Amino acid sequence: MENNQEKKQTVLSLIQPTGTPTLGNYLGALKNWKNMSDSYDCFFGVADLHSITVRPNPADLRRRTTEMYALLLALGLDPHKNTVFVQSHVPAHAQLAWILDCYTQFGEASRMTQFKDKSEKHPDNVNVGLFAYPVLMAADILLYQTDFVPIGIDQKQHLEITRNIADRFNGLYGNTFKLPEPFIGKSGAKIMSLQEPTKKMSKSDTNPKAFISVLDDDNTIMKKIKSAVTDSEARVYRKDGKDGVNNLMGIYSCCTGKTDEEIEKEFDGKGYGDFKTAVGEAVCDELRPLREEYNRLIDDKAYLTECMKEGAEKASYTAERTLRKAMKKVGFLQI
Ligand code: ATP
Ligand code: LTN
Repeated sequence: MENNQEKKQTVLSLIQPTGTPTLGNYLGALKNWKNMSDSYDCFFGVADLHSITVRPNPADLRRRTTEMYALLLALGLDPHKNTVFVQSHVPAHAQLAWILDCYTQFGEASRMTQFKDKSEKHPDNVNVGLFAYPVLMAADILLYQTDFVPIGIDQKQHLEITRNIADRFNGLYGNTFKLPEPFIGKSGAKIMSLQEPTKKMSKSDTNPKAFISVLDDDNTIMKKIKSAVTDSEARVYRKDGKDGVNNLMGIYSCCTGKTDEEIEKEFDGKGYGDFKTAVGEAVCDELRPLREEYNRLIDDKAYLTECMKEGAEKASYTAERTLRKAMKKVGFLQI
């Protein structure tokens, strides 16, 4: 019976405190975090170090970090069973990132599409932090000897560079870091904008009708789904080019667990009005418990601070073990 104590595999993921998460963040990443939280040894965090690449106002950064942390707890993650932490509370992240910077080639970092996209979006602030962003992400992951990283598909390239950096370091110094695997959910991997369904749903979209925030109330959700762009065919089925309908079917499927065939049957002979009402209601049912729990938690700052302290302590314990190991291998003098 002692074997019941068998060590669980490790899962880690972080999210930046750059605004209220969208339905895309939720279905693509956060919902999987919750689903994995019982079966794995989980580390989930708020990537506040990453978020300063866009130079947020300090008061906004503090508020958003607290809000994002409360939202993680509102998902139902247990801060005592799992480790829920704020990245800047664990100095090992920045320390390992510097070491890994020296084992990352300029050329490979230049190929990251997120760097190219973000530098085009903010040409006035293409800072070195933005360039080194994936190396900090590699440090986040490698510090915990992570097996799986639940992310949306847009982050897959960053997982590949993480594996390359780890493999290079291990090749030079012997086994130091575990090579992580991405975990990308089947249906929620990429939720598209409700207004331009060929573009991904993004919390930084300037048109609020394009995304659903996880804290939107039922009324707002229904309105946004009703005004989602579809097509003139008025038939619910999946086909290349029916981007708006494909996206709504994906959202409906993620919220209800129904397959495409079941959805097509359910709306056979019905128009987009009925379909959108059903999608809207499913999204409301999915997000309502999260919103209610969030509203309760955000007023309890003392509890949030207590959980952050516990998270920082637990995360530091694991992270520092790997950091020390890597520092020793590189040749830093131990005292
Ligand atoms: P921004 O709009 O500020 O660039 P974002 O909405 O892309 O941010 P991130 O904080 O970069 O969000 O991502 C958090 C997590 O959500 C990541 O794992 C990412 O892959 C996932 N994600 C983001 N957008 C979507 C989407 N539209 N569909 C599915 N997953 C997504
Ligand atoms: N880069 C990710 C956020 C992030 C992350 C991580 C995700 C920072 N560190 C470690 C997984 C693992 C993003 O932009 N969504």
